[in-house]
Amino acid sequence: MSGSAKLCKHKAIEIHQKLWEVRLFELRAAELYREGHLPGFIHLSLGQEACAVGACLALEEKDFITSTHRGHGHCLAKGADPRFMMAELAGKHEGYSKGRGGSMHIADVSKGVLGANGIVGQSAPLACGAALTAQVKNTGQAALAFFGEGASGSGPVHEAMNIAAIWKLPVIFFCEVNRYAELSPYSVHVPIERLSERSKSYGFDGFTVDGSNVKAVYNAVSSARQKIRSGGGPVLIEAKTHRWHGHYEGDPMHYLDDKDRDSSQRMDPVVMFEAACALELGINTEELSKSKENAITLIDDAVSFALGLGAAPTSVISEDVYA
Ligand SMILES: Cc1ncc(C[n+]2csc(CCOP(=O)(O)OP(=O)(O)O)c2C)c(N)n1
Repeated sequence: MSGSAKLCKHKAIEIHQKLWEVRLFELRAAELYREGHLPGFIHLSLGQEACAVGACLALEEKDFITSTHRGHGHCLAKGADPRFMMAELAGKHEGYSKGRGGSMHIADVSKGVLGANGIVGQSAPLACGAALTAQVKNTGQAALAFFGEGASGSGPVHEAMNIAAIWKLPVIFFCEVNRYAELSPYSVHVPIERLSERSKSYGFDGFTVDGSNVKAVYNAVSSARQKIRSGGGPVLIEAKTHRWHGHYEGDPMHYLDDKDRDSSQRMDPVVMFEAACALELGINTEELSKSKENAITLIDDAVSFALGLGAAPTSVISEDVYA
């Protein structure tokens, strides 16, 4: 894409810290889930951190995102508070949805996080709604919809792309192609190699990027954001990435072949970015250690906060329920 933003050192350090916040939040969530502290289901995005962080940090603070069932990274990267997120996962009253929704019901409108979403494909029309509001009110905001390649074939996503094209909505469709939709590999349900090519049939631009490379994601979303600012209408970005854990935590992943099981084959977006920071941006080891330490402190605090809370009082059980 043309017009890529050049990553400055300050932004790179911010990205580095966020990558670690997302990574550590999910590693801790996996641990707490195994130990029985988190009820219900969780879907982790370990391995996909560069998508969430590169995309959200290329947006402006006032912009919106809509997310998915695999949304911890998206919400954290856009500024949601890890303490209230972990409290939500732990089913505590202090969580983002009073502990009633869990991992798939995290939203923080004050940060532009319009919600994780358990309904596959719905992030796209919701982002169009936010983008339409921004267009009508002329606020200069944009909306970015995260969704997976499984969702890409669903009706709501096609309808959203069509209406966004017709109305030239300021929306970025961001498809995280992590190679599986539940247990089905990409080739079983997507008939083309590059999903981004679908944008042409709606009449807007589409690009494929390496979703393990946070710089590539950041540059692609920055360019898309610039195009949107000038009223150019929607953009589709396809980010090819890898899902390291199962569809849900605890998934035995019998459907993986041996190559996919071999963790030495994995691209680690955090390690890749650290190498780029040192080689291309002159960021030294001390600076990288400091941002990682900041992330460790934040996530440790979030875990202590969530686990230190008591169970919700029974007096609130009927709150927010229609009579
Ligand atoms: C409307 C709807 N249909 C089916 C499901 C069940 N379901 C949950 S996740 C999922 C697969 C989603 O795959 P993808 O969009 O690629 O996202 P990923 O899980 O890979 O992040 C499905 C079919 C659902 N939650 N909502």
